[in-house]
Amino acid sequence: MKKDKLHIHWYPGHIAKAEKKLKEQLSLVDAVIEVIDARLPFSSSYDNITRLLGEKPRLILLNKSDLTDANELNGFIEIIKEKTGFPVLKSDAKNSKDLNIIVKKAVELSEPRIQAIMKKGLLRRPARVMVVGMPNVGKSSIINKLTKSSKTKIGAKAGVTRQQQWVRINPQLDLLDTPGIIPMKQEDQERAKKLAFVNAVSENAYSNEIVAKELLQLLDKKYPKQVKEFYKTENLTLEDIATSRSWIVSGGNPDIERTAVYVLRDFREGKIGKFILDELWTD
Ligand SMILES: Nc1nc2c(ncn2[C@@H]2O[C@H](COP(=O)(O)OP(=O)(O)O)[C@@H](O)[C@H]2O)c(=O)[nH]1
Ligand SMILES: [Mg+2]
Repeated sequence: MKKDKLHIHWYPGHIAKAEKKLKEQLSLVDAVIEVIDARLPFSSSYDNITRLLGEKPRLILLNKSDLTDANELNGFIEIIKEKTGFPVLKSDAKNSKDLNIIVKKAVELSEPRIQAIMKKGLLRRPARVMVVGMPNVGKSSIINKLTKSSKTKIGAKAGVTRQQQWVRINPQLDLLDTPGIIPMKQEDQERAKKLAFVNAVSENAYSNEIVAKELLQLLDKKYPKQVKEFYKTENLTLEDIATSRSWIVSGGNPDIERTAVYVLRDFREGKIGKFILDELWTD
């Protein structure tokens, strides 16, 4: 492993444990809401999600859509819809505009399971759904948004190895109040990098300087004009940005660490612009 290269590693032990927990949660629900970071419409979805979910119906939410350009995002939405056959909605966890449509779609997706239960002679019950997704994509924010309207904890249902807490969103929908997380099993370092840019990887796994440098390189390819205008520099290097901001350490050298932290923050908070880091034409 070269020191100047970003290399992100996932631990097999964590993955096995997390997958086991997720499978238990999945066995309790009729459908799942998969939360994706809209800035990474392809890279922040699990490759193996179909294997993990089996036949489970899925509502795909491109969350943090407020940090992307709506027109650019629409192209990705069409492709994901076509590829998965599932409904895809954009969402902004800080805004409750899309709340009703999310609830409606989750109920709709669960209906075949409810029908199957009723065919067996059981009474209709509310749909049971859960939220899954990578770290930091906004799972807890979505759960909060859904549960804000109704704070009715309907108590614990026993899972196989633990009690699970449910919230009744409305008479048609119960939501598991803990999200499902699968740490990435990731040999693809290009994707790992992108996940680090949006903070979906533990910050212990990399150095700010290396991630910020790689982020600037990617932005320089895709959105050079906007980013150069924001930083008021000719070149998108940490050195140039530090100098243009007069962030200098003793000895007169540019303060690279400070600049790296700021660049990552500017990007993650959407200050530089509305960006999507995946390419529409790759898959
Ligand atoms: N701009 C923006 N920020 C969001 C959105 N959803 C979540 N966040 C922020 O992203 C961070 C991670 O959200 P959280 O819900 O904790 O993600 P989780 O790890 O998937 O549960 C928090 O700082 C949230 O405030 C969104 O739709 N737009
Ligand atoms: Mg969370």
